[in-house]
Amino acid sequence: MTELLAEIACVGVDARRGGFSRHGFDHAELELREWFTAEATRRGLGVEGDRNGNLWAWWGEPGAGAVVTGSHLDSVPGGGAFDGPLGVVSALAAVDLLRARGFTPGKPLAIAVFAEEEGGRFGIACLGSRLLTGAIDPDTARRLSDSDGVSLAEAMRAAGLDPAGLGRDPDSLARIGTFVELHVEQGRGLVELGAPVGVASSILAHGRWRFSFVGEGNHAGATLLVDRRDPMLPAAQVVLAARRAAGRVEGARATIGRITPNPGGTNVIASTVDLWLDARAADDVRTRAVVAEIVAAAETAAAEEGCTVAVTEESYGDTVVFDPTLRDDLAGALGGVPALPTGAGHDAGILAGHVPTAMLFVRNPTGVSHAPAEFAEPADCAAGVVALADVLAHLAR
Ligand code: HGY
Ligand code: MN
Ligand code: MN
Repeated sequence: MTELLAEIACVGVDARRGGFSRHGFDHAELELREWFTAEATRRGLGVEGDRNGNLWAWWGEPGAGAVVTGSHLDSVPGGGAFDGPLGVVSALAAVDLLRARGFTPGKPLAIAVFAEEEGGRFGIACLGSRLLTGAIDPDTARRLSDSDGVSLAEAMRAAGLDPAGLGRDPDSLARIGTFVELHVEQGRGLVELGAPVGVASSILAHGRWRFSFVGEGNHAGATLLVDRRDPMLPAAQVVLAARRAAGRVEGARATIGRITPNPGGTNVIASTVDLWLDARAADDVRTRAVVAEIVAAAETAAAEEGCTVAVTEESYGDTVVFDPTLRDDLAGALGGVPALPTGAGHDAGILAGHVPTAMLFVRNPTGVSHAPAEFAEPADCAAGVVALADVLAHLAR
């Protein structure tokens, strides 16, 4: 487990931001895909890629009713070492443990690696699982582009993959009998419960909205304040409005972690500013209420500065409640581990609407995630591997 994580610890290190930057089909993520394929092949698993750039490593012949585990290998910009890779590495280690126990699956068993879960390059979270389930239009997906203007289609072709086949994949979906994703907890729930491992009960409703402000580019020194239409002002108002709006709704979160002035010169009044809102709450009504308040603040602030604003919903997922029967069955199989909610989205959250799905969480001592400080103790990671092996054996008995 620790050795496997150590093997990839040098891949996609981001010296500028700290942590790791590994994004859909970029050099670092492709290196991790190759590493995973080699590790799975070495274990006698048959590795295949599906039409959406997801990888599937099969123990036994691919077939219906499969027990599938896995997660993602991509990260947020400057992310931690565990978010995603812990689920993939734990799956490989769980196969080793099951083999050491002399276990032979009574059903097809697979490890899945989903593409671009963080949306760090093309902006849509869980892109691979959304494509698999038909939750995003393939033409829309093909046109998604990164900050250099490289489209998803071009990035896939550069990686030797064919984007023509993107789209809902009923055959791959139909093979999944149960999907269980192991993930480092992104919060302190297990710390407070004093447990190394837990099962997921729900995922917050959450979405991403792009705010595009248009003003008038001009000279920072030669332009009087009264003559300005500076889009950075309404953008600043929106950052503050997001915190205010979320603060008024119990348990809601609103974040603006990405803001891009154009052209971005120190002595230049921006002509346009784009920012992205990540908003989440317990249900659809509360999430959309928070967003509506922020949009209203953006429109007022833009008008006051003689600017315009356009708001685009880029992705959205309603609250996910994991199948309680499966959740409790797995918790029971593990001797009664706690069930806890999460504010973080996952591929399991996308699949939960299509196949029986569950998640296992591994304790994160600080709760910090999406940052280089993200961590899980080796003993807790080992407990996660044992729990995953027990769950896979239980489901594939
Ligand atoms: O944004 C999320 O919650 C997930 O980590 N993609
Ligand atoms: Mn994440
Ligand atoms: Mn993740």
